[in-house]
Amino acid sequence: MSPSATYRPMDDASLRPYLGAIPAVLDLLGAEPDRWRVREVGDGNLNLVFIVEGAEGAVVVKQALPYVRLVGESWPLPLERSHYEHRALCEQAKLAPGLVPDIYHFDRDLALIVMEFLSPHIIMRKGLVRGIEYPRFAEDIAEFMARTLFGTSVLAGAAAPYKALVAGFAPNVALCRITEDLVFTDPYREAPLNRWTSPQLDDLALSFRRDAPLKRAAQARKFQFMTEAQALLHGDLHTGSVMLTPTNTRIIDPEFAFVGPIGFDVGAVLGNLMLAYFAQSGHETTAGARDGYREWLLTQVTQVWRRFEQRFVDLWRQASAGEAYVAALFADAAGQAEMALERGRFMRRLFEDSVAFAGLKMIRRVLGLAHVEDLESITDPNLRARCERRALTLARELVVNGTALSSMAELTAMARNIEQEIA
Ligand code: SR1
Ligand code: MG
Repeated sequence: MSPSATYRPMDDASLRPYLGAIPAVLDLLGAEPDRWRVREVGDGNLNLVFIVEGAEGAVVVKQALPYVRLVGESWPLPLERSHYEHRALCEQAKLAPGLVPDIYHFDRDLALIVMEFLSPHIIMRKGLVRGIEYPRFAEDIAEFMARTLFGTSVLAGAAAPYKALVAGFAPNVALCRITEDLVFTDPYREAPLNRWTSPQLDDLALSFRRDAPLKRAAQARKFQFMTEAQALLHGDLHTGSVMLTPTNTRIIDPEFAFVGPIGFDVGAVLGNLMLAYFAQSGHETTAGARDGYREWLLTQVTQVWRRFEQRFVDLWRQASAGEAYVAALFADAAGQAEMALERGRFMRRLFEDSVAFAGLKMIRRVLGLAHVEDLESITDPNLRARCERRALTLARELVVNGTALSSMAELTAMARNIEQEIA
């Protein structure tokens, strides 16, 4: 889709009068737009992000560019992603209030969202690089996922709104296509934009491209990603999509939202925590200095899953209006017992999905186009490659053999072994 006639990328000069004409935003910032401070701070892969500060307060303005910022104008990308992001933020705000930023204004033609300036929040990934612990994170992200993923599924509600959600987000094709290529296919072929720490990881990159069981598993998960419409996903739920302080957590950036398999969001969180885990030896000043922090990260992996599972099942037990597993069919004691078993089977399958998607999300961040600051900020390439080799080793195991794992504790034990044994 070509940009609308009124679309133009905003800058300092155009933002001031534009925002000044929106009464709600003017109220927040304070009058005299000429005296506002406007900074473009976007360091993500896709968009412009401005912080605008006035005498009374501040707002964030996120605007889509008609191309992938990371690559340039040679890779066009629809501005409509901003519409899906706005729509997903509205759904999430209803289901998980307090866990997403407030929205003040949306302009579909300009592909622009004006939202809450979160302060003193920082991007979680940056906090993990610095070794900061976040006591609320596991509970908050688990609550966010349980509420949004359960709440948009037919376990919670009627067929009609669910199908409207499927249809409403189905056209977010270009963003899904990025994931389909970058997560599930490109790391396993010679894609022109792939990159990795070379020559240190050349052997692993080659062996992954020749690894038939791994490629089969990755493509089976791609099929699942493309066809299993379980719930409205955030779609890009990595630690760069979380802004937080030790006492407050907000989930941002759902422009990849679509109705897909629940384990994809859960796996994104778990995979990114494990990338942070394997990156720690690249950040510690002396060997072992981050041992405690490493353990904290593994604890988050188990707590996120445990809490998510608990909350998802709680919500399911309390739901009475779900179109699937109609509650009235299971009202008696035998029915309740049967449903308890069924929920257990459902959550077991979700565990296996999440583990496999976690592995795939780890691999793409080491061998594909878009990498992560956890690893990229390790300047010594030998040290970085050691961290990455460990991450890839665990990730392959999760993708190919993850269904054999009995618990998250077994997964974290495997991570610990790999950290100690792979030099
Ligand atoms: C070309 S976009 C690369 C990546 O940036 C986003 O954050 C998504 O993770 C996407 O895969
Ligand atoms: Mg993003």
